[in-house]
Amino acid sequence: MTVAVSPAFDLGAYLEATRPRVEVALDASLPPEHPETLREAMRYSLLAGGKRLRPILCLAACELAGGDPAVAMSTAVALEMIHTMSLIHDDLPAMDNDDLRRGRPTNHKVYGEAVAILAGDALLTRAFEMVALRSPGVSAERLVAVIGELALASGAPGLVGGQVVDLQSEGQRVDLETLEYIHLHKTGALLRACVISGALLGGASQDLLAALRTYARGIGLAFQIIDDILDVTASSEVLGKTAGKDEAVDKTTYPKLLGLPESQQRAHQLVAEAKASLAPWQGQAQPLLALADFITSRDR
Ligand code: GRG
Repeated sequence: MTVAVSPAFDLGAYLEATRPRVEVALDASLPPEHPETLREAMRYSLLAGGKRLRPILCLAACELAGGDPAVAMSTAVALEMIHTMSLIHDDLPAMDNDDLRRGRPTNHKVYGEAVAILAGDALLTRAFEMVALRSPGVSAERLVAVIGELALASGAPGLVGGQVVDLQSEGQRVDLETLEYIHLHKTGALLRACVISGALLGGASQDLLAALRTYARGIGLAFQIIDDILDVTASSEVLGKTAGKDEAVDKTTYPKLLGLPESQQRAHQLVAEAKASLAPWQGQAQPLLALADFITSRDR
């Protein structure tokens, strides 16, 4: 089934209205009680821009489930904190060893490795604090469910597991199944946590939660396929991170396994499948449908 975004829905206007609210909440999320250098290092990466796709997915899923997106803002911030932590750690010399992120020198280039590791650790733990202690008006039952989703996405069943297999695969011939495992864990798990936690906070039905899991799987894989394609086709200037990195470290990617045109085609097919899962909610799901399209049309 083809599910399309209504011509009346304007994603640009939606993002313009939502991003500033996310930025304000992110800015307010790191109060001045930390040691100054740590606080600076956390703020340096958290407030460095970025598309803010993850918090926006969370807010949109909450609204789709019938909730007030304001209720999900602390969780939206928490998700961006976990994402930012993963970028800081991913850029470390022991991992991807990169100098450029979000158009600026990486965290460890500015603050040193020890502070960068600790800034990532502090963002990860602050994320759980945001949900557990800074989500007024949300029932304990919903908060525990959200904390569980965030934990699953961050740990061995998610980001960490995907990252380990990714590191072990460098310089190896990797098949499509392993590549899919890496991407579903390294990238897809957190995107799933975004929509599921937002939906839980909005009081979603089991049917909607199941549909959102399918949606997240599709956009998660498509997101990473496009990331692989952009690594080949875009410049470091536009990406705000080092382009051509996958080839330089001999990483297996979708373009390498399938070629560019087939990779594009696969990403579009996954996005179509993701959108189709939301067919019963088509009217209310316009932001999530348009965000799925944004994943394949993005240039950075
Ligand atoms: C220590 C719990 C713990 C986890 C860390 C380092 C690591 C484990 C995982 C790496 C995960 C990672 C960096 C995946 C790549 C995901 C990805 C494609 C990031 C780019 O996301 P964008 O394009 O970036 O949304 P912006 O800057 O726009 O937010």
